[in-house]
Amino acid sequence: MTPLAMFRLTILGCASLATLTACNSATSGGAASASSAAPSTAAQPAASTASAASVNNASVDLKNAAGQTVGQARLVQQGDTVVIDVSAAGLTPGKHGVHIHTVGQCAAPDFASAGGHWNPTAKKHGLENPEGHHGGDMPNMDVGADGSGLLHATLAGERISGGANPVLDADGAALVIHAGPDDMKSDPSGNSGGRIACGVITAQ
Ligand SMILES: [Cu+2]
Repeated sequence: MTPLAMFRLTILGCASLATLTACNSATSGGAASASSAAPSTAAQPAASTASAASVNNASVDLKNAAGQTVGQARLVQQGDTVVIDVSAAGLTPGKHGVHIHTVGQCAAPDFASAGGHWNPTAKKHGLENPEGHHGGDMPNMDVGADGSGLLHATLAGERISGGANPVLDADGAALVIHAGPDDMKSDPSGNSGGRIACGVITAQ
């Protein structure tokens, strides 16, 4: 079985609750239901709901704590799967945890403003967690000796926009790269250390 197939199987096989504050899912879930309830006010134009539901591409400009661009990412909706490609440079060699976080705000230097992991279905963290995983959990990014790395990931059953639990809900979302490797099972964040880069996921 290919690693990609394993990843997809893992995605299909998990369930439970995440309650720790570092990975608080309440914001994401609440915001998602608020936005999916869409025209909650008469002032909300139908056109904005329609366009929000049709976002199939998004991009991310990843910046470090000093505000320097260290990478980019692209999200593409392909059927029921969100395909994510991340490229980064200027990082320390080794494995780095990468996740979607629940708020589209990246305030340096600690990027705490991005909130916990995007976890719309209240599961636990980690692709190898039997009670997981979060909607935005991905494999580690391997960064080489030259400080550059690439990550290709697929989020099966997720949507960039539209549906019950879109990535781009009312408070948006961010992509975060961590200082260390994600162990793929420790709730809430895989023991992946501090947040070294962050970028707001922006609809294209
Ligand atoms: Cu993270």
